[in-house]
Amino acid sequence: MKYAKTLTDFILEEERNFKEATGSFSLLMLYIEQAAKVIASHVGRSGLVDIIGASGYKNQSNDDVQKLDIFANTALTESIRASKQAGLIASEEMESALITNEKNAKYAVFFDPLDGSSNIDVNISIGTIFSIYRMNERALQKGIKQIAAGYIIYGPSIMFVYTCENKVHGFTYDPSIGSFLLSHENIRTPEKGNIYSINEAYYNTFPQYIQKYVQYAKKTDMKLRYVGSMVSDVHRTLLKGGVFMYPQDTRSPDGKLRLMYEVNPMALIMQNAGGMAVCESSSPLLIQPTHLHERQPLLIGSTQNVKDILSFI
Ligand code: P6P
Repeated sequence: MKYAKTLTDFILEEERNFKEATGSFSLLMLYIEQAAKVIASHVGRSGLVDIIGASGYKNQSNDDVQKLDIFANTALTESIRASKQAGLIASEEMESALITNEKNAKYAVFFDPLDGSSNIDVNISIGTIFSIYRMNERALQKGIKQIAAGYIIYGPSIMFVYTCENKVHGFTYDPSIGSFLLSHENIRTPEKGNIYSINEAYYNTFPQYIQKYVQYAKKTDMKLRYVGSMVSDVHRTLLKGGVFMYPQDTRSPDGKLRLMYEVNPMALIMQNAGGMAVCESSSPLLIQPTHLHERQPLLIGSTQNVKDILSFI
């Protein structure tokens, strides 16, 4: 039997490739991995324990907060705090960033603890998205400054996908041993795919170039797939190619997705896998954020598919 490399092995091996590494980044990643296992365990049992269903709270984006959101936020916040490697911790579920006052902490972590949580009660895949920066006197940095980004998708299988140093790797969870095993080394997204992903219910409110693209797609052999859970839609796009779109529209002029902990981490992952991400017509990674929970429109996926959309502008 071939030795299956665990995420922990991989992170520690990567650290050995950087002579100046102090182990701080590896430690942070291992604590994020641990939180992912805890969240995965609860998501898998969400129908069985009394943490299902809306909590009655609203988050900063005025979304109904499901109890599992709160659990996931606590699990990630406390695990990252316990790592002692983060000076700043920010979450979709927290109005403002947490300053840990951890002396010499080198990293700032932004995350959406449980994205797509409206799908929990109907057993549709959901996910955690995270983004890591070096601490800087400016709390909100451009996405191009991310040193790592990743997501965990809680689906038929649980996967941990992350990018660091321009490569994207995927690890699949083996619950029998409690480890994420390397299953998708150096993920490259196809140059072009035949799946487009968008909530067509809002068609009448889309910008004209998006409407033109949707009409064009319907005349080709393209398929429409839309889960309504960003991590699921982006993960499928990453592996199979095509394009996921959450554009601005007349109802939400900035779109719905949040720049710091949804758009930018996914944009870095897709770009490092050879794909492309744009907010209207330029990279989200170049936007100087002005607010922790700011939203940005997003087109993300295979380079050729994104370029096809931009050709309609
Ligand atoms: P709509 C989930 O609530 C989420 O934030 C993303 O995961 C998902 O892509 C999007 O909203 C779905 O939004 O308007 O299509 O229901």
